[in-house]
Amino acid sequence: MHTRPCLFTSAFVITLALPVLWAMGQSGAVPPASAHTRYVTIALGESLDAIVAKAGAVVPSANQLAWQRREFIAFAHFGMNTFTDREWGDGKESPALFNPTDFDARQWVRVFKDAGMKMLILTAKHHDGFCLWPTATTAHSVKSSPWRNGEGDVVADVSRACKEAGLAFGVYVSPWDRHEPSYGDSPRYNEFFRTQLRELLTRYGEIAEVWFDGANGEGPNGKRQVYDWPSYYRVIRELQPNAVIFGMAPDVRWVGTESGYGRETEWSVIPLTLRDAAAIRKGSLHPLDDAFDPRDLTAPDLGSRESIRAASLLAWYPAETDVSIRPGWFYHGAQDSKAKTPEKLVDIYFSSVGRNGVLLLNVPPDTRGRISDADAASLTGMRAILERTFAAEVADPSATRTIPTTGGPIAFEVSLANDSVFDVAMLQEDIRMGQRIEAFRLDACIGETCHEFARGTTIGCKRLLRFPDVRIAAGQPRGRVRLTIEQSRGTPVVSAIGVYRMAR
Ligand code: FUL
Repeated sequence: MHTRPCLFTSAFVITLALPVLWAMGQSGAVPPASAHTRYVTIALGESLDAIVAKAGAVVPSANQLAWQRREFIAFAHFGMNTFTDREWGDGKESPALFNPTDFDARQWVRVFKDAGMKMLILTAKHHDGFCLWPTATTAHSVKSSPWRNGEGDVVADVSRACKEAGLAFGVYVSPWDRHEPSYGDSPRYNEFFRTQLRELLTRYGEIAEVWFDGANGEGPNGKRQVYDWPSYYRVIRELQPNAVIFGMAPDVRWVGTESGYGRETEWSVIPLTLRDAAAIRKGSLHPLDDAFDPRDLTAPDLGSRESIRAASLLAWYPAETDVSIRPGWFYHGAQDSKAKTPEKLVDIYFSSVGRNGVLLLNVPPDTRGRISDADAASLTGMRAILERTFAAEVADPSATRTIPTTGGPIAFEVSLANDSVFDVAMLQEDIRMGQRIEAFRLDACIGETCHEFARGTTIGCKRLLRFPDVRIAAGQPRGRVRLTIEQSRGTPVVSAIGVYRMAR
C-alpha cells in the first residue's frame, strides 16, 4: 500500500537493480538460480563462510512471497467471547448468547480496505470451540444460535465480502477446543479437527492463510491431546495449495511478541530443528512438512552469524507480527476509549513492516457485528499519516546509480533536489534472491563530502528508518543519499532506496 512491495515493480527499482544483477552475473559470486532453495542442510564441520554463503542463497516459496507482499493484514477476533465479554471461553457457553444485532461483514471489509490492509483473518473457531460456520462436526455453532434463526454463516459472509472487495481471506482455527468431548482422545479429535479444516477449506473459496497457535490445554478428565500437525498440513496443502500456514507450521513464524514490535535485526532465514530429518521430502513444494518440529521461536537473535554457526538446517521462515488495536483480542465495551492512536499504529507499522515483517493487526468487531467507530477512526488516521509520508519521494529515483567500487563495500546513490529535508528512509532487498544484507550505512553527500545519518543491520523485504531531519540546503552541488552495504551474505540485491518526510 504505502510503499512498494519488495520486488521490481517500478522503473526506479529496475534502474537500481539491474547493475547489481549484472554484477552478480559477471562475478559469479552468487549461486545459479537452481541453487536457490527454501532450505539448505549444513554438514558437520562446514566453515562459517560456507554456512553464511548458503544462508544467503535461501529464498522464499511462491506462497511465502505472495504473503510477504501483502504487508498489512487484518485480524478479526469475533465469536462467543464477544458476547460474554471474555478473552477465553471455557466451552460451556450457550449458543443462545451469540446474537449480533447488526452484523455487516461488508462494513468490516470497507474499514480494513480503507486502512490499506490486503487480507483478513477471521477467528472461525477460538479455544471455546464455538464455530462461526454451520459445521456438521458439532452442534456448538452459529446453527444453534438465535442469530438469523440459526441460518447464518459468519465465515461465508466475511469471505464473500473479502472477495467482493479484492481482499484475501484467511482463517484462525484453534486446535485447542474446550467444548469438544473428543478433545484429549487424540486420534478421534485429530480426525474431528481435520474434518473442520476440510469444511473451512472447501466451502469458502480461496484461503490465503491458516493460522494455528500452539495452545494445548488439558481435555476432559485431564487428558492431553497430541496434535497430528503433519496430517493437518496435508489437508491444507491438498485443498488450498496457495495458502501459507502460520505458527505451528514451517511457512510463517510468530515474531515472538504481541506488542507489534519486531526485532531490529530480523532474519527470514533461520535455523530449524527437525523432529525427523529423514522426513524431508526433497523436491516437494513443502519439503519440511513431515520433518518440522513446531515450537515458538522467541529468542532475541534468531539468524545472526553466531546463531547459524551450529545449525544443521537453515530455512526461509519469515516473521508475522500480531498485535491488537485494543488491550484485548476480543471486543469489550469498557475498552472503547483504549483504541491505539493513529501515531501509535504508525509506530507499530514502522516496527513491524519496517523491520522485515508482516503486520497482523487485530480489530475486533463489536456485539453489533460491526467495527467500532473508535477503531475505525484510529485506522483512518494511521492510513492518512502513512499516505502523506510516502506519497512524495524526496530523492529523484530516476537518478539512481551504483557506485563503482574496487574491492570495497558496494554502495548505491540516489540524487536529491537542492533544498530537501527528510527524516525517513525506506530500503528494500529483492528477497526473491534471498536476504543477504547484514550491515548498512546511510550517508547524505554534497559534492565529495558525506555525513552518516543512519545505520542498521538487516534490511530484508522492507526496512524503514527514522532519524532527525537531514537537510540539503539550496545552492549546494550534487546532493545525494548514499547506501553503503558494509557486510552481506553474497552480493546484495537492493531493490529500492527512498527518503521521505514524516507527515506531521
Ligand atoms: C493466542 C490466543 O490464546 C489468544 O486468545 C489470541 O487468539 C491470540 C492471537 O493467540 O494464542
